Amino acid sequence: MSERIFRKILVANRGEIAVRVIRACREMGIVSVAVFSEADRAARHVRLADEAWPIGPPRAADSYLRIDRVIDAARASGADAVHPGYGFLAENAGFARACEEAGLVFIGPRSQTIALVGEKTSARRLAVAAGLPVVPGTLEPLVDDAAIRREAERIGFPLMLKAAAGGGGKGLRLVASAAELVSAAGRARSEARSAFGDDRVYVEKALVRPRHVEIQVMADHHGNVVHLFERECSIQRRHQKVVEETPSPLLTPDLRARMGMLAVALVRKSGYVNAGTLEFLMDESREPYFLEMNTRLQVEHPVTELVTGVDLVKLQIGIAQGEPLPFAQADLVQRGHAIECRVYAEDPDAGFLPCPGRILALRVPGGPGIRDDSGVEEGDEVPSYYDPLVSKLVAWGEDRASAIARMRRAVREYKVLGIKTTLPFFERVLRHPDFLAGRIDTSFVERLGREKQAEEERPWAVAAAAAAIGALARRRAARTTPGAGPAPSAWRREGRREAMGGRG
Ligand code: MV4
Repeated sequence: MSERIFRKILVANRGEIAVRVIRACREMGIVSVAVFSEADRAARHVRLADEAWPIGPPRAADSYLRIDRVIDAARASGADAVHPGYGFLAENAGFARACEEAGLVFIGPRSQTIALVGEKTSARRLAVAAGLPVVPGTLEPLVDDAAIRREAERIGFPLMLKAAAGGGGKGLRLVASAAELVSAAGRARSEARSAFGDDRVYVEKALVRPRHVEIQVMADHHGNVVHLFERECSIQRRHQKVVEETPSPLLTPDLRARMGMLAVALVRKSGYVNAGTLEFLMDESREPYFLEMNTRLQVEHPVTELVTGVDLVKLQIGIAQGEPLPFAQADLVQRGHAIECRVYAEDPDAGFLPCPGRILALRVPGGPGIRDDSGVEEGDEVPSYYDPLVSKLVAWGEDRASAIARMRRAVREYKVLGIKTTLPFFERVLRHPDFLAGRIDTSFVERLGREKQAEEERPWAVAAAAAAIGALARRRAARTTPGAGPAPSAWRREGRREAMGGRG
């Protein structure tokens, strides 16, 4: 692979990730080209880019997902390369191939690799061949109910039915017993058919309350492969991550090294290049199982950037230009701790209902250890057509406790008027005893919701308990610190903040 220098990159995305890529281009002296739908004429990514090309009506299917229109814009603008961001066409092998055929460098893996790894059973076969542990299950897609029944009997219950073409929870079904199998299989297959145009499914033994840990990898065109450690992603809601962090409170140095080596082994086996992420599930005994591989830059990449000091987007561009990785595995260390909160335009008090609209006022936190990757500014409209992610708030600290303290401080500094956001939800997460202790699994958000509901249904009991604790604390303070009046306890400070309604 010979090296070439990109003069111009088209960013085939919108929102905060388009802004992120445009920033990397600017730092590298590369001209950036934005594309935009009619709903995004005045969007921040359009304002920040050097050039912008329209690609169609507001609906993503008519604009950001239109391979032909994005390729036309890339050609017309004279771009050398295309960065797909995440979502939209980022893991579409057909789009990567269209770029290759148009003489544009797709900043990501080769189209054949995307196809190979994107089909979940072929990724599982690849993982087995590379020596990775996978959840017991089938290694080939199942095409009819008889095959599903046969495999289910072999594997046992509870089991998961998954779409072979899938990912992101679509076509996913937990099946507790044989009695539910046939109807669950029917639903999984029709869901898979409408989401992916492919109704093949496969079967895996279900892990109970698993943890989700992923490993970031990077590979160049010269056979160099590294991993950039893990991200803990167990805090999810309906297959949507909401809080991510690194290092994972769960991993030991040995386990981290082992998972890193497994990830590198799969990358080598598949001839993978550029950035990728291997998802692992871990059971209660902390045994990791390879789940699937994402062939793109992930939303949560900033936490890895903050603890490794590596700019993953610049690295992606460098690799696509044919440059060798500028460091070896032994040069990489994790320094400190980073946490990301995804700020969505959603109402956490209304079941996370999307809340598009105009941002009337915005105060973005800053200061030591805080990074805000945002797709919007004050006065901007959050359109209803796309993912409602408005920003990613990321905090770095020397250790987990300092990162959490900084994040709490930053969440309270953050003010968004005009739309509801998930910021108040993070205040609850960041003070929850299970989160503080690192006791997080994939049922954490659900548990938090149940606890909040229980609290609201017992206002009298809670108030009585708080009053009793307050009285006790005041008596103690009066006894143990002679002369000092009743100290305002942490309980009372929290209580007062809640009484004032939290944020505006
Ligand atoms: C599983 C599982 C339990 N057992 N597979 C959900 C999304 C997809 N990437 C994989 N998912 C799961 N696969 C087996 N064999 C549980 C989940 C799962 C989950 C995984 C990670 C984070 C949150 C989750 C929420 C529900 C189910």
